[in-house]
Amino acid sequence: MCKTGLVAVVGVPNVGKSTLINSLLGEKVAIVSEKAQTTREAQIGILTLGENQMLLIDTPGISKPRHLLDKKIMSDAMSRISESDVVLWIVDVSKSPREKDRQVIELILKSNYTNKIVIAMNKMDLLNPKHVISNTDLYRDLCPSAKWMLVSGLKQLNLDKLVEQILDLLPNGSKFYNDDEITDMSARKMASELMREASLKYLRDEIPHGVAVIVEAFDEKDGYVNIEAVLIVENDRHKSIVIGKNGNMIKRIGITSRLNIEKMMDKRVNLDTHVKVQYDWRNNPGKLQYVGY
Ligand SMILES: Nc1nc2c(ncn2[C@@H]2O[C@H](COP(=O)(O)OP(=O)(O)OP(=O)(O)O)[C@@H](O)[C@H]2O)c(=O)[nH]1
Ligand SMILES: [Mg+2]
Repeated sequence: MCKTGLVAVVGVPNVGKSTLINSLLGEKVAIVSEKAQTTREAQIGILTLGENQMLLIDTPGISKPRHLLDKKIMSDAMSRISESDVVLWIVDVSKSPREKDRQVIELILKSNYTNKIVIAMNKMDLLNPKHVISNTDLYRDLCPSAKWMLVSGLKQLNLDKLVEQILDLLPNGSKFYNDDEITDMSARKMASELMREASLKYLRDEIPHGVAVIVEAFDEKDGYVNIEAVLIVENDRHKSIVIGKNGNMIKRIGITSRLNIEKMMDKRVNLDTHVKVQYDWRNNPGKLQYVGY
């Protein structure tokens, strides 16, 4: 019997949701950073295993909304949870549960009618052996009916066992996507995400969270992918930080972005980047739409 279904990958920011999806797929489809609130939009990673297919929905980390953007992000994440066949709740098992984790499982139990939940107790590579029993018990107590597994997305530990547990819970059905597809995101959108990832990597404090990327042109010619992109920032001060002294920061972001886009597309890339200000874009409905949210 073939199994197919939607798996919402849910948890507080920074627990390793996107890393786990990339590891399960064996390819980078989602951007990752050491900063919280990296993922902004739900994205599907397609895991095909013979006749079975699991659609892993990478959701943004659930947290208290501070901007209109955060509110949109949260309502999108909640609708993904309610639509899914299985919820994969990711926690950082190297730490004991915090209030934020409790709020997430409450939301999951409220939003998802199927009640098919697997807890991926992630970052087991960081778990102190003394805390294995106490921490796993604390998370299991928060949702006693759920299946659970200690895993590490980064170190690729126990991922096959986790996949088995999820497959067990998926409904019968035939595949949605072709075997060679790994994400529903276009190459153009992935390129803009890789630029946002590079911004997260090099910029500090609040600044990277106020960056949006718009790809204005994207075409292939003579074996090259030509991309023109704009980094949108919230004010003039951020603009000068993103450009940097002698343009050094934007150059750095551009080089890393180009190398990662080349890796993703397996093609040579010409990347042209500019910086523009859209005042307070994260709080303005029209501007949010303009930058693609
Ligand atoms: N040691 C260790 N680090 C991990 C593991 N999984 C993820 N990380 C690290 O945790 C950080 C956050 O990873 P992400 O995959 O971006 O986390 P996320 O849950 O998608 O975060 P948001 O999109 O912000 O909600 C990165 O620095 C990862 O390298 C793991 O299994 N072990
Ligand atoms: Mg993420």
